[in-house]
Amino acid sequence: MSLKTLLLRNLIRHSKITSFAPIFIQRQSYNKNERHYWTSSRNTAVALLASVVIGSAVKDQENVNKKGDVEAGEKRSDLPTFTAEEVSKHDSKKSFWVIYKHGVYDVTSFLPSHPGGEQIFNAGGLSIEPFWNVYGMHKTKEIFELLESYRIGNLHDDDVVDHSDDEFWAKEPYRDKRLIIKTAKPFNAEIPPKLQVEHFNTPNELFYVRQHMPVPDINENEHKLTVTIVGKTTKVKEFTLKDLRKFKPVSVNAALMCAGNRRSEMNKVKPVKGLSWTTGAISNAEWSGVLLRDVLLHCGLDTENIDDKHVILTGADTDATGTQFSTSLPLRDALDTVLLATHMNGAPLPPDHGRPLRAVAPGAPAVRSVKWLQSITISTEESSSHWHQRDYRSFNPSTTWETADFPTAPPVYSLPVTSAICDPEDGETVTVEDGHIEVRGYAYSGGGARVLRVDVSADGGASWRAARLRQHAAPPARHFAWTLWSARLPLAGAPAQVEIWVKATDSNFNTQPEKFNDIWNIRGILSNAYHKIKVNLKY
Ligand SMILES: Nc1nc2c(c(=O)[nH]1)N[C@H]1C(S)=C(S)[C@@H](COP(=O)(O)O)O[C@H]1N2
Ligand SMILES: [Mo]
Repeated sequence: MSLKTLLLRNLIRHSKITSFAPIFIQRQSYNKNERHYWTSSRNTAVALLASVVIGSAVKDQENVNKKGDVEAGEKRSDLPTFTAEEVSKHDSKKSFWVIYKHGVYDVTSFLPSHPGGEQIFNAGGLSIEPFWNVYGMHKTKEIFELLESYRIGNLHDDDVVDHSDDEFWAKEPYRDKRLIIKTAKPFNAEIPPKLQVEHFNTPNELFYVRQHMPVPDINENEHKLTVTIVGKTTKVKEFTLKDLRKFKPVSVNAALMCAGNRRSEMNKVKPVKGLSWTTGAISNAEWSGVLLRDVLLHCGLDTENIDDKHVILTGADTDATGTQFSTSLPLRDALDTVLLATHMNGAPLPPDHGRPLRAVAPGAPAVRSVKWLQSITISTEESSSHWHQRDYRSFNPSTTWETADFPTAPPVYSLPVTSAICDPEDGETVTVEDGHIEVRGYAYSGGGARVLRVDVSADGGASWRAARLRQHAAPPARHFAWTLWSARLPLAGAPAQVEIWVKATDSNFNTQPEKFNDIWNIRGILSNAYHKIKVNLKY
């Protein structure tokens, strides 16, 4: 085992590491000629092969996170053997090798198309397994296949290391068996469509879950929130949960929707990279806590000068290098809306949803609702984190991973109007009663826009029927909850199979686009074209 492998392995094993130093020292001693890679920036220097989800969204759930027929890293008798020492020399852009179990791979030609960009360089000449253990979304059939296509040899038996890092995931909470798992580690799961429309406020145990990393283990009694207001004289204040309870209690009814909800439909137009969410990455709840505004005013925020500022929200969950999850949103938006929530539907937040404290940013993509909230920083800078800088940004359909300029692309702070049919589901057989079928679903729009109308068609858009809407009462422009809808569609004389379409219109009179083609983007976010399903009719 090379020293590098040993060091990295130990580093990854001790998941609580919060310093970058070991990697830098280690890198510098091994890469005297290549130091420019490693000294670039603290934020991009370390982490993960990609904290963004790598790999194409896959068509069906069975493919996800299961190895299928393809096993990467098995010994192959037709290939030469390399020692870890030899492999470790190939860690530059000119020649870049990695190890996975018994396999040695020359991925030099893959480097430019790695969605995580330069971050892949942290694995140069090393085993990628420790990274993949943390970013379990790599473990798909597609990615194993891709990896094996770069196979050049076997690692010497003496150098093969057991990288199973189960302790990372040892503290994962119990999850409801009805959730539809997309990836197990990190845990990402949808709520089944029929259960979505069963309750206006999604029961906590059925609320969709989206994690980038393991769930952190937090002692509520010791948990502290640090608020920093950067300025001429920077102000810092710490709050325990007890301190926070002194502020006025508030509640807001709000849906959280992942910006990648319905990505799998966009993926059918042309493959995109990300978790293959269907329609289940949205749920709705009554959130209770205190207003970010009240806490910031208490900390001495100057409300006169807020337009050039951002609220950086940081969670307690960390990646393999100790970097904490973080993102930001414009201060003006946040002051109007953001809640520091301790409760969800009247109960303490479950661990999966941020216990003991999370930000809830109503009307914004759910990524801004940072869980396990540990610090808030008011700054003229946006969050410098990978998750903020390299993800959740808007691109046109012609932008590729090679041409995407993340720093200048607009961060997604709101969401477009969307809707989905939840019952029946695509491909289901439905009994026509009295010449009609009953169809149910949800609709939602970002930024507090109300859903004004939901239109359903059973004849390819030739005719539309307005659905009945179920909504939470809210003042104008503060419709943060979702809308549930139902429609009774006349189907007398329809063919044996019909396509059902739905589209919603919001209070800005924005309507969903019909097709995904013109809104396609590399990350498959904001995937809000008409939802179309096929059902078989039974009389
Ligand atoms: N600390 C932290 N906050 C986070 C995330 C995370 O991985 N870590 N994921 C974000 C994303 S992308 C989404 S969609 C929502 C999901 O919230 P939920 O799991 O409560 O549904 O949490 C957001 N907040
Ligand atoms: Mo998300």
